[in-house]
Amino acid sequence: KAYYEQLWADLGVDVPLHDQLIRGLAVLERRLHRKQKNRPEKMDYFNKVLNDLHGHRIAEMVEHKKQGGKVVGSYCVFIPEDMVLAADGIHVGLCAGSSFPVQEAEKVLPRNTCPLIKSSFGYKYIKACPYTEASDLIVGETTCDGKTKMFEILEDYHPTYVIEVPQRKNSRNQDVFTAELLDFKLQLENLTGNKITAENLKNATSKVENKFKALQRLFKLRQADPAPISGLDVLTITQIGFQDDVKRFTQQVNALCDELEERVRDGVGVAPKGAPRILISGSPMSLPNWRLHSMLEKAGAVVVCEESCVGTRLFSYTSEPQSDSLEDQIAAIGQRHMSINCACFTPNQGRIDDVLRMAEEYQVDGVIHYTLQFCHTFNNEGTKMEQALDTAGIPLLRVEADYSDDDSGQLKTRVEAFLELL
Ligand code: BJ8
Repeated sequence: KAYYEQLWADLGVDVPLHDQLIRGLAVLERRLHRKQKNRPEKMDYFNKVLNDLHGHRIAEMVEHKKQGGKVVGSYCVFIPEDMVLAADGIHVGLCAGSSFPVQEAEKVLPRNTCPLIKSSFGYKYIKACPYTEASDLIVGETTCDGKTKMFEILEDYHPTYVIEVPQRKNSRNQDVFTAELLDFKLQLENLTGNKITAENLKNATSKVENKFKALQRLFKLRQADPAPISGLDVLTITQIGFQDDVKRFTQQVNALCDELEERVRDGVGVAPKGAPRILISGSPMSLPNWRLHSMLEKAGAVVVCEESCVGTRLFSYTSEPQSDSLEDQIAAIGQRHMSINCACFTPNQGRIDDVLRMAEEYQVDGVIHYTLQFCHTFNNEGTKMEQALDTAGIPLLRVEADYSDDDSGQLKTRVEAFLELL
C-alpha cells in the first residue's frame, strides 16, 4: 500500500481524499457484486482488477511514462483509442461515474449540470483520480453543450484538447470529423514525439477492434435464456475495458466467453429461465454507477443488454478502409465513430431502430430508458423512443437519476412496479 501511496502522491493525487474514495468503492463492491450468486469463475480476473482499480494499472502507466511514453485521457467513445495506441500512447477512459467529487465541482460548475460532467471535472478539481493525474493530455469533444463548455473550464486546470464532433450524419460532416482526426493525429505526434504511420495505425486498430469483437461475443451470449451472466457483471467488465490494457482485457473477455458458452450449452444461468429480461438504453453509466442494474437484479430481473456507450454503442462498429493508406484508415476510423448513435446527433432515428432490433434479439420483456439528470439530449430523445416502443408493444419505463442515493427508495418502488407489469 505504501508503494502505491507514493506512486499516487508523485502523480499529484490528494492521497487522504483518494483513500476515502477507494474505501467507498470497496464497500459498494462488497454490497453489490459479492452478494450475487452463481457467478462465472472467469469473473475472477475482473474482480481482481476492480479491487485494485488504482494500483497495478496505474503502476503500468507510471512505468510507461518513465520510458518517455504518454497517457491520454478522455470521456467519450468518439475519441479513437487506436490513434493513441498508434502513437505509442496509453489511452484511458477517465473516472466520471461517482458522486464523490460532485459537491466540490458545484463550487465551479452550475448545480443543474449533468452529474457525469460534474464528476469528470470534479475529479480533476479535487485531484482524487490517479488516471486523471496520470494523463499528459485530456481529450474532450463537442458532443453535448454541457461537456463542451466544461472543457473550456477544464483547460484552466489540465492540458486539454477538444475534438469537434458534428451533429448531423451527412457526408459533409463526415469530412469535418475526418479533418478533426487528422488534426488530432498531429496533436498526438507532437505530444508523444512518435509518428503515426499506416502500419502502426493498422496494428492498433486491429487490437482495438479485437476488443470490440470480444465484447460483441460477450453480449451475444446474453441473448440466451437463462442469461449466463448478470447485467451488473457485464456492465462492470465494459467499464473496466476503458482502463485496462487492450490486449490483456480482450484475452480475459474471450476466456470468460468460453466459459459462458459452456453455461449456455448446459442451460446454466444467473437467474431462472423466464426471469424478466431488461434492456437499458440511454446515458452512459460510468464506473461505479451500478445502482439501477443492481436494483433490477435484486428484484429478480436480469439485465441482458445495455444500449449505451458503456454497452453496444462502444463496440458495434468496425472500420473498413478503402485502402491501406494512412488517410483512408483515418477516414474509416472517422466513419466508425460517426456511426455511433449518440443522442447528440440530429436526427437520431438509428438509435431507436437499434433498440427495437435489440429488444427482439435479446428477447426482452421491457426497456428502461435511463437519463442522467439534466442530460437534455437523451431525455428529449426519450419521447420519440417511448412512442416507438409503444407502437411496437414493448413496455418502457423512463428513469431520470443522478449519482446520489437520495432517490433510491422511490426508484426501487418504480422499478418493482414496472417488473410486476411484465
Ligand atoms: S458518444 S453518450 S460518451 S457524448 S450524459 S455528458 S450527453 S449531458 S456522455 Fe456521451 Fe460520447 Fe455521446 Fe456516448 Fe452530455 Fe448527457 Fe451528460 Fe453525456
